Amino acid sequence: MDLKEKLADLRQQGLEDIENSQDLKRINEIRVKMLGKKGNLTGVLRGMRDISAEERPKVGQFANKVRDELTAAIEERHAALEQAALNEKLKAETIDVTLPGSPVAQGQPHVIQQIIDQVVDLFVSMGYEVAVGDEVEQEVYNFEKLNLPKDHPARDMQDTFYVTPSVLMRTQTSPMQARMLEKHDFAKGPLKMISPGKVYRRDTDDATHSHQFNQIEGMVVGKHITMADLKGTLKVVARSLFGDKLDVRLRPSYFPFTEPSVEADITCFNCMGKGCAICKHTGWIEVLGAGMVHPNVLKMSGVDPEEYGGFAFGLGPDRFAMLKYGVDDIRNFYQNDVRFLNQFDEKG
Ligand code: FA5
Repeated sequence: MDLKEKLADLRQQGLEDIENSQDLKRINEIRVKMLGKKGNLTGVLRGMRDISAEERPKVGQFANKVRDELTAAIEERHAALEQAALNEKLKAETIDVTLPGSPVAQGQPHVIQQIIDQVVDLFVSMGYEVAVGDEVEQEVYNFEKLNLPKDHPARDMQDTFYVTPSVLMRTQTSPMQARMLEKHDFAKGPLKMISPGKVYRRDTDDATHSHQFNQIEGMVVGKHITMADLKGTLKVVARSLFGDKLDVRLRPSYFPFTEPSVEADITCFNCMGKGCAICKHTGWIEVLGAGMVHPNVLKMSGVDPEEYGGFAFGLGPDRFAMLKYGVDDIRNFYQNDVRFLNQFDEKG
């Protein structure tokens, strides 16, 4: 076989090998085997010494052509394999957005917040404005302007956390009565407000008491507002929260800022008034304090008690939640145990 034939063979074999190579490693091996210093082509070209001077340029030319052809074929195959490897890598790294994601547990408002929302929504539907006050309050608003002067014995029941001698963590949402009375323009009509929020007392925590709890204050002041309006309003609240067959009973009580003052009871929703453990066999459950706004409170806030009057009430949503769901220890609400809280699914 002469040199030219050997070169043709080499070319043929090389092109086949290149074509059949399946990965970058293989094509690199072929490059070294064909074109490297100790490679096949160099080996064949060593035979150039033995051919005639006349033949040499022709064979040399052919050899260059074979080398160029093989080089080009290797480069082309190398590029193709490189691209294929890249495509493969990209495919493996692709995020399949059509796969369902891992579910994220959905939260919900705390059960006490659910009660607050229900009460507030109800009053908003009756045209009340929502007024949210500050938890840090001036003593004047928390006590004095509510007809609780210094040294009034009723202050004892609401001992609290003082920030300075005249600033405290509010003990009730009632300061919003004074604040709203001062702000309201009675020329525009009656004041109807609802004020939810947190309050603080130096109460010892037990099954029905917490040192921090919630209250919802309600107040209507205008012309010709009577106690019948108070009773009717409380009935709407009780029925919307606990069931539409319930009745409301008012019992005389005492609050310095209302006169007369009452405690409101609702028919026990558990036994419907027959008597059971929940209502301590009375058929009634105490749910809130209320009364007709005291003339002194109106006067101190610049409202003429001869012309205007109205009612106010304050309820504890934490206790409402206990009643509604039969929870016998208020502390369960504050421990943030999701196994407990998840039982009060807003969606039912
Ligand atoms: C008051 O705080 C009056 N401001 C309510 C009021 C407003 C009366 C307007 C008249 C007019 P009392 O201290 O009773 O009242 O508290 C009201 C409600 O808060 C109670 O019925 C109870 O549901 C809740 N409550 C009182 N103390 C605690 C406590 N330590 N833990 C949880 N709830 C409490």
